[in-house]
Amino acid sequence: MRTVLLTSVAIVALCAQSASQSAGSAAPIGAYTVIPQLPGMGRPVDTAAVAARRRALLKRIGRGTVLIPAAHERNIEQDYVQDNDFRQDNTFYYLTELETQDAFLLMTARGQDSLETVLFLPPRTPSQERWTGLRLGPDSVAVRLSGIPTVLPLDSLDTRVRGALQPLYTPQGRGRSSRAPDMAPNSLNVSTIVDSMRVVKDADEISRLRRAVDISVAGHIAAMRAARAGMYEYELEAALEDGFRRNGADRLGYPSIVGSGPNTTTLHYDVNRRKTENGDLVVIDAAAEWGQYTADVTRTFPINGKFTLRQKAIYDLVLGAQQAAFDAVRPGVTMRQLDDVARRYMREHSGNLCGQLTCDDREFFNHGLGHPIGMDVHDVGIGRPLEPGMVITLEPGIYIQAEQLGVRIEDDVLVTAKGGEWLSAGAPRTTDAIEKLMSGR
Ligand SMILES: [Mn+2]
Repeated sequence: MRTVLLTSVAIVALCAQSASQSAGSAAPIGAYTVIPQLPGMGRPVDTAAVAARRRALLKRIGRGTVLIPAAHERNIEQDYVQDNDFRQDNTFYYLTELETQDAFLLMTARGQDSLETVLFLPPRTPSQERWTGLRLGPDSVAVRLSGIPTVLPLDSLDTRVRGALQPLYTPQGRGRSSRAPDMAPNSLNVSTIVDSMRVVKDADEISRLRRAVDISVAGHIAAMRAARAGMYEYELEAALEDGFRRNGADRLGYPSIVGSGPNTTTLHYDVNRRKTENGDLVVIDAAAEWGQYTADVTRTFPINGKFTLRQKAIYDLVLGAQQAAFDAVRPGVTMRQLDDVARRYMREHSGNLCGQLTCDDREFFNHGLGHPIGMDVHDVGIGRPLEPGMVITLEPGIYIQAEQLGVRIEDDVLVTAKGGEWLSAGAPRTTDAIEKLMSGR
């Protein structure tokens, strides 16, 4: 990380410096003396990492221009009032690590290391900032924080796009901002290129994922500690998400799944309203997002702290399948091959645990073994053979509806040159470790 500490002292100093440098288009930053929050500026940017990503992208393109819009803030009066009103677009974040909205990134490659990067930002509006807090504007503070040497006001963007070196690339496809294609109707799609770059994580991304995983682990432990027979699922959810937030989660990676008893067999149950009963298992599939990256962790535990013999037998079979898949993780292997390894383990160790069938049957293990994680919980790169720097989940499960018995164990694994590294092993994973933690409640 570049050592730009976003303390109020540092920012006041930056702002004072900016005011004295006084770019023509700059808002009157010097007018601010106390700046407690920096919502538009977010965290320090790893300026070297994002610059390397931009260079790699432009190298792939060779010659042409790339236009990447930032996300737009949702209208909290009309859209989703119960949720955060802003999350940065992943492509824009990948190339800038800026959390500012309505910005554009324009990058031009003229071949042979001749690259130009320009960040366009809306002007700051002091009256608006009384409501929103400080925002990044087109001035020298943005240059310092972003590491992008040229920052221009947004109203100069149209002219620059019209005169851009062709071809022009913009993000296109599901969930993308529609503003860039409107401005550039005949542009090519840059999303497939950036998405392919996102598959192998760089050091900065791995450190973000590690932190998201650590926060998620803390939440799972908090939920296990809080568990008591007779609690409502939402009470467990509250303990879980309290653990996330207390440890600095930015938001949930996805809606928390807290299913007890019969709900353990519903893969994406997230209503979380049932009252637990003594003897229930609980499946919690939940994770935190930190710095735009999300973990994906599942734990299954007995609400009363003690597995029955039957629950333990099913649990240990799922655990063994997960371990077998982990042991097969290495560069070159595909998720499909790992899925086969996990199912073969289950098949060979099922005995009569699942009756006439073996437990790997689609009747019981009715989802895939795992997927890459990153800025999306189901991140890009699912079909790609593993490479060092990819981060995946391994999440086998067995769900027996007739018994209201579901077990899923999901961990996040970093692919290394030698194999895999457990990232989420801090959350108790064996029945012994879970019972030990829960006995100390
Ligand atoms: Mn998952």
